Amino acid sequence: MRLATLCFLTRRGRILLMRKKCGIGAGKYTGPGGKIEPGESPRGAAAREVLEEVCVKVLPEDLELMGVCKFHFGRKHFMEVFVFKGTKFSGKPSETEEADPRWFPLRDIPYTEMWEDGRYWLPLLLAGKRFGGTFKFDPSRERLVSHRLRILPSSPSGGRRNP
Ligand code: 6OG
Repeated sequence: MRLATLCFLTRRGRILLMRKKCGIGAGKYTGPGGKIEPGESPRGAAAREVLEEVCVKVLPEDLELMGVCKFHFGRKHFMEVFVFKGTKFSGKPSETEEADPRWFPLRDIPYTEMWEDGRYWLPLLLAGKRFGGTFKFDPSRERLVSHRLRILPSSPSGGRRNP
């Protein structure tokens, strides 16, 4: 099992996505994110990935945990992803070796160019709803086979406590 993060920054009716240039999912639009390193908190890992992938600075404590997605790829592979959102950050998104960032209007999110699961949970995140989901893909990761998604009660801390 692998632990990873995804982060979605929004400002003035727009969302920051990036076209991934390498690795799994290359060519797709997604939020910045990646594997959590040993000793790192999910929040700390999310902030590090935002800086590394799109050169935007965000403080870990300014990120709000909105959901956890479990991805199954065939029977064997499994990933658990902590999904954050944030509105407070600094710096101009710029291209790196890993990613090409771009702002999209919230009304025009390119779901057909994203992982298939995003169309189910990203609208919840944007509506301020917390969620937990399980998504089963075929082993090639191309086709979503089944999914389960639950809206969770919102926490009094606004998701700012651990992790
Ligand atoms: P690696 O490149 O280290 O992945 N990620 C997925 N995101 C979505 N929405 N759906 C998937 O599967 C994903 N598989 C991976 C999570 C780490 C980064 O890629 C995201 C991490 O940000 C259908 O394997």
